[in-house]
Amino acid sequence: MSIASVDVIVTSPGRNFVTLKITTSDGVVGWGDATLNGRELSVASYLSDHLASMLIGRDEDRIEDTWQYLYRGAYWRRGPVTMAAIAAVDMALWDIKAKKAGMPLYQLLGGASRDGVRVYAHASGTDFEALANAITGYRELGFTAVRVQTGVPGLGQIYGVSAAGPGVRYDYEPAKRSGDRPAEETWDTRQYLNHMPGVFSKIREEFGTDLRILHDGHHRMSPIEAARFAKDVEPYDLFWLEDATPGEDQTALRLIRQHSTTPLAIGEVFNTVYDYQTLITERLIDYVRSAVTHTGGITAMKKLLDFAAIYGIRSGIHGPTDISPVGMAAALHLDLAIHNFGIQEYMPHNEQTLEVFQTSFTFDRGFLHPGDQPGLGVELDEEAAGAFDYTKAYLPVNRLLDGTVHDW
Ligand code: GCO
Ligand code: MG
Repeated sequence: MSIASVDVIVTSPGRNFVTLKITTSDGVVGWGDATLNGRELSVASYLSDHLASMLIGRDEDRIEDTWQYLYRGAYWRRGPVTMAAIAAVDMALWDIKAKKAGMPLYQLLGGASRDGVRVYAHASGTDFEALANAITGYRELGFTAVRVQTGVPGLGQIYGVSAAGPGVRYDYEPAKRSGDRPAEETWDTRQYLNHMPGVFSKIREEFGTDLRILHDGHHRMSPIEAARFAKDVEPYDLFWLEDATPGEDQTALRLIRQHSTTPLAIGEVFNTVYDYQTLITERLIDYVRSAVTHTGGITAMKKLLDFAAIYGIRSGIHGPTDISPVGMAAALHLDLAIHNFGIQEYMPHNEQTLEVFQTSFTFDRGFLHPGDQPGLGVELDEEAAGAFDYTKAYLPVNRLLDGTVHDW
């Protein structure tokens, strides 16, 4: 038996997704997520122009060998485009293997280590009242953990903060369909550092100590600013502070660590285990934030998370809406199976997306389960997908008040 066809499906049910479909000579179909927000077509081309012909005729069961063939064989290793393409192939092959075994994927990864996967929701609001409404809304839905982002007085729309009022949806859409270039936002770290600790203090007063509170710094602070921030928010007992500093600089985390006990998470923009080498071996972080979709798939994520486990570091797999339901399913199977699970990000997809991707996840009082269908448990409806054409979209760009381009 072998791989008979490889197809790339680009669809845009409210936002863009790139999905790989691998079909075996026996007619078994596997799905992989290759979505790279704002740069989707590069991965689609990598898959259809470069990898598809290499895959035809290969034994679909040789997952590790195929991974190494694509990773080492390319010579040009790593990078988000390459690793998202490899991830899609890897997910599709695991989907096929688990379907052939007649088992949900988590069984092939060692079986369930827990009954369900604790998830966190995105609570945000332009001011405290809107934020508190969002937190209340998520608590009513059963969530036990929320990521908290809010507006900063004096700054306009900030990435990560929903402009929608209460009663609509509380989350935000990461990439704007805004024509030929990205939207631009304004940032000032000084105003942020002065404002945020008070917000956490009010949340603790209003919602008590049980709620798990997460916060995303979105790479905007310098190491010393992040150290001060992590220290200032210690009394509010954050579950984690994410992406405090730009991801390229692993040693920046040393400085934060030296000053504070606030748990640290990083890695959504990383794409291999090597991005974490210093962070893990020196225990500079508490949570690994990679997406299965951007880190070479299930094969690579399992190794990364096992490596982290040796150092007592846990998972916090990236799961915004730019990860498709296929990528989300891959995350949930890993979450259920590994021992060092921490928490899973969960930003529910919109209705149109869920018409295109039929999922079997279940949500119960703050916990997700990937379901027990053979494989990943997600099927793409190609007819439904065909109704949504690709629409160019960009993540925003950030500038300081004086116009300097800044990390966002
Ligand atoms: C998160 C994120 C995302 C990213 C987005 C970029 O923690 O979920 O920071 O919202 O910004 O995935 O495409
Ligand atoms: Mg983030």
